[in-house]
Formats: sequence, structure tokens, C-alpha cells
Amino acid sequence: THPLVTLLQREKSLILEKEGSFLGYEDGIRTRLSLSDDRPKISLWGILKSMIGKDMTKMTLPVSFNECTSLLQRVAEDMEYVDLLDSAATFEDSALRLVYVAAFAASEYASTIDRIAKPFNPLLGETYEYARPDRNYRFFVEQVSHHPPIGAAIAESPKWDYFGESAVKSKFYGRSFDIKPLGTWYLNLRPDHGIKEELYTWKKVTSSVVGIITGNPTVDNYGEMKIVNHTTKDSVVLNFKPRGWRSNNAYEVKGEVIDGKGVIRYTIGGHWNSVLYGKHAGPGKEKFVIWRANPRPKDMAFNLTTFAASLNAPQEKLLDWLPQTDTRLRPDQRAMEEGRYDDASVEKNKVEEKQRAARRKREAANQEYKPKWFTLGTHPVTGEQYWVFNNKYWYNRAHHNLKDVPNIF
Ligand code: CLR
Repeated sequence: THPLVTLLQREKSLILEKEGSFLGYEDGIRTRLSLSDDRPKISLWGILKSMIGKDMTKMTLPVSFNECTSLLQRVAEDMEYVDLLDSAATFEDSALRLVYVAAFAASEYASTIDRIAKPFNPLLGETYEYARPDRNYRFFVEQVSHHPPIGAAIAESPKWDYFGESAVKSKFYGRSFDIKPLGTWYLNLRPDHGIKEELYTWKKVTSSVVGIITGNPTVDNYGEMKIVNHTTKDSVVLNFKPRGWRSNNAYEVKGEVIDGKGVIRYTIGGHWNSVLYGKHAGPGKEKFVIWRANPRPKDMAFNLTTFAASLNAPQEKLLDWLPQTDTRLRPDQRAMEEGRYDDASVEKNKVEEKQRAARRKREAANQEYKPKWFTLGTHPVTGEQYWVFNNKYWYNRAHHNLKDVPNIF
């Protein structure tokens, strides 16, 4: 555990507590689905070959290609290894803090292995919250745009805030299906040493389904990820190598942490599906383990991780606190999770038709859609547009004041 030591940390801790962030999360977390996966086995190539050149939003695939999570919940999966951020905050050396922040940015890819399935596309206005009293953080995401699909997210904990937009450009090239994330991700870190909050930013790398034609589909993640500490000017470029011919570079990632004076301070290396090592750049230094992936459970439906299995749990105490826009209440996804695939398909058509009807109504009334919990702003440091949380969700939730959200399911 990481005790709170600074005023900024204690201030944030008080907010989390005062706003009742953990109310409803008393039941603990679910670690398995009751279902054993019996989706029909189908050839990806067989169904995809007619869709070359299309992006994901233009593909109509049978619901059996889905997994029982939504893209909002896939963003929440970034939270699996937030321990790394708590650790980062404990180091006095900014270069070492960046080593741990970089490992956090790379850690989210471990869960993409063996998940060749389409997450549900969130409906406009759909929200998803996930709080962990045992880890002292809360997470919230809202679907703020439908065309193009954009989710705005923010996670908060005493030592850090992590926020950004989840938006992807996807295209099926025949040999591979590429998903390129567009948004910038931000981290405000509140280190134990010093009184200043630090800003880090990075962009996510490309995810790709390869091996479609040969009938051996796998998820690869590749490209360069530049992580910058804007406060100290430390930076690192993590190089995620493409899997390569005969898979010889599979899962490999490496990078060098360079401080504000241009000096190489640490090297990072390893595999994003299993373990990352760090090494001090000085002579005679041993490498050390920064991060290890959690073991993957055997026989989990949809090959979910244990963490992912917790996301859609309809915990009884929690249901009293959720707005009706929360993913956990979405009927098609619930049916999918329970293995009722035909129901899932029917329900999916229903909620999508409801979404189209709402849009037609807005258009007829000449109304512009406005997200409920985020507004667009300009970031003071990066100068980029980003989604600013209006900070009303958790407060209203604690006061059972979420009744006026639209009925979208
Ligand atoms: C990767 C990590 C990012 C967020 C993110 C966004 C889109 C996700 C992607 C992650 C992983 C791969 C993904 C993709 C959407 C579709 C794609 C789930 C989580 C799957 C593998 C495509 C399946 C293809 C079908 C035709 C079956 O931070």
C-alpha cells in the first residue's frame, strides 16, 4: 500500500470520500462469469472477405462476433495495473517516476491477447462507472459522440488523475484489421516528494488483428508511443515492435528514458504480454522487474481477464446507485453475458433503433446533442482540444440525483 503523504494527495482523497465514490461497491468484485463460452466457431475470413476497405462502424457482423464488454468498459480495463501509478508517485527521481508511468501505459495491452471479438459499440449518452474502494480510485466514462464514436473518460485517485478520449479509426485491409487510436491521454501525477502536480501525456499505439486469412487470428499492438513529462521534460519513446514474419518480434517493447538535460537515465525492455524490466543507465546496474502481467484464467468465457470479468457485474448494492445510462443495465450486453445470443441480437437491434429514433427527433427539432458530463475545452499545456469533466457525476450520484438522464436502453 502507498500511504498518502502530501497535501494535494490528501485533498483528493477527501473529495473521493466526501462524494461517496465507493457507495454501492460493498459487495466486492466478481472474478468469473457463470457462463462457459459456447459461441459458434466461425471463420473470420469467411465473413470478413466481403468487407475489405471498410471500417468497424460500417461492418454489420452477427452478434456472435461480439464479446460481452463494451468499448467503454475496454477503456476501464486501463485500470487493471494502476498500482504502477501509485508506485510512480513514491519515487524522488523523476526519471524513475517516468519508468513506472511508461510501464502503466504499456500494461494495458496485456489484456488484448486472445480477445478476437468486437466489444459492443456504446450508445450515445451511455455511461460507465467503476470504483475500487480497495485501490482507492474511481473511474467514469461517457459516450459523447456517436459519429464518429468517442468516449470521454476520467479516473481519479489521491496520487493521480488519468483522463482522455477513446476514439479509434479502424480499417480492414484484408490481411489485417487495424485499429488506430486518435486521442491524447493525460496523467496528472501528485508525487510524494515535492509539492507540484506533474503532467504526462501520450498517445496509444495501433492494435491490429493479424493472421485472419491463415485462420490463426491474433491481436498485435505496434508503433511508437512517446510519453512526456511536461513538468520536468523527461521523456521516453516506447517502441512496440510489430509481430513480424514468423512472429520473431512478438510482444516486444523497449525504450530509453531521457531526462530534461538529454541524458539517458533508464532503459525499459520486455514483453507487453508478460513482463517489463527496467535498468539504470549507470555502469554495473542490475535489471529489475517493473511490471508483471496477471495470470490469465483458464476457461473464462470470451477469454476475458479476471479484471474484465468484474466490469459488468450487476452487484445488487450497486444497482441502487447507478443512472439508467450505465452499461451494466444494457439488455443486449446482459443477454450476451448470460449466453442468450439470440436475445442479445434482438435487444441490440432494439436499442440501436431507439438511438436512431432519438437522433431523428433531435434533427427534426433542430437540436444539437450535448454530452451530460463532459464539455470540450483547450488544454492549457498541450493546446489540444480535450474533454473536460464537469465534476457533477459523483456528487449527483451520492445524492441520488441521477434520475434526469435519458432513457436510452
Ligand atoms: C486496445 C487498447 C486501447 C483501446 C482499444 C480500443 C479498441 C479495441 C482495442 C483496444 C483492442 C482490439 C479491439 C479494438 C476494437 C476492435 C478490436 C477490441 C482495447 C477487436 C480485436 C477487433 C475484432 C475484429 C472482429 C471482426 C471480430 O487503449
